[in-house]
Amino acid sequence: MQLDVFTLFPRWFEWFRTQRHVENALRLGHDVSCVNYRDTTPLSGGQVDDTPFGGGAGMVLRVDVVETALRARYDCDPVELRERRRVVVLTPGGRQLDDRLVDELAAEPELTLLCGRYEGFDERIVEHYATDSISIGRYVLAGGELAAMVVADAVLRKLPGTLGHVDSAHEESFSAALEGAPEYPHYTRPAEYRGWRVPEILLSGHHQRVRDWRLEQSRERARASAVAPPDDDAAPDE
Ligand code: 6GU
Repeated sequence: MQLDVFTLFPRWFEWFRTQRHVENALRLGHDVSCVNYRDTTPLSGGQVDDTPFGGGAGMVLRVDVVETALRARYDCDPVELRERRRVVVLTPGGRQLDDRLVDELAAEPELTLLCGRYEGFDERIVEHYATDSISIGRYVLAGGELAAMVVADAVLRKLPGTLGHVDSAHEESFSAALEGAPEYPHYTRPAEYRGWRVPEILLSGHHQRVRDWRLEQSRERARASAVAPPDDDAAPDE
């Protein structure tokens, strides 16, 4: 995968790139690059944002600044770019990220993430350059960078070979293998600690019974938690 992150804070991603699974992805030939809007801004003094028409607080990332950055990177009109590449804007009001969307993005050979700052994006960026608006939850962050890292983290760990064990990304929380439910509980040594015993079934060596127990635990957690089913995009009750 070729993953480009457009941001005003590329240094934030230096730490991100040192994570084990990200390093593994890079070693496997995947690419994670950062592009700074400020490097190509057509405005003087490194300006990238402006006050909103109609008034109001905060600053808005300018459409001409984003277009110039996209053109410099891809050497084409960004209106056409989105015909051949998924271009995601990170915005609190977007489609909420879940395991299904992560799988969808992980299947893309090329992916572009656009981070906004301050009050976000001029809407024409969303309308004409982006294929998707994605949010990581119903709260507001100061900028899209942390959200972009969340998306990149979740996507990169889905790529074959980036995690230690081949099955780690298969039977995990919210995966199809667990019917979209949270993962079952895990235990390791010691088998007893301060009188807290690991469930006997896990020590029994009955693989089928262990599988059944785990699936049941997973279903129980789905019932007990407030986790919405993966295809339920409805707003949570107030
Ligand atoms: Cl994608 N951006 C910002 N600024 N805040 C958010 C978000 C994104 N997702 C949830 N909150």
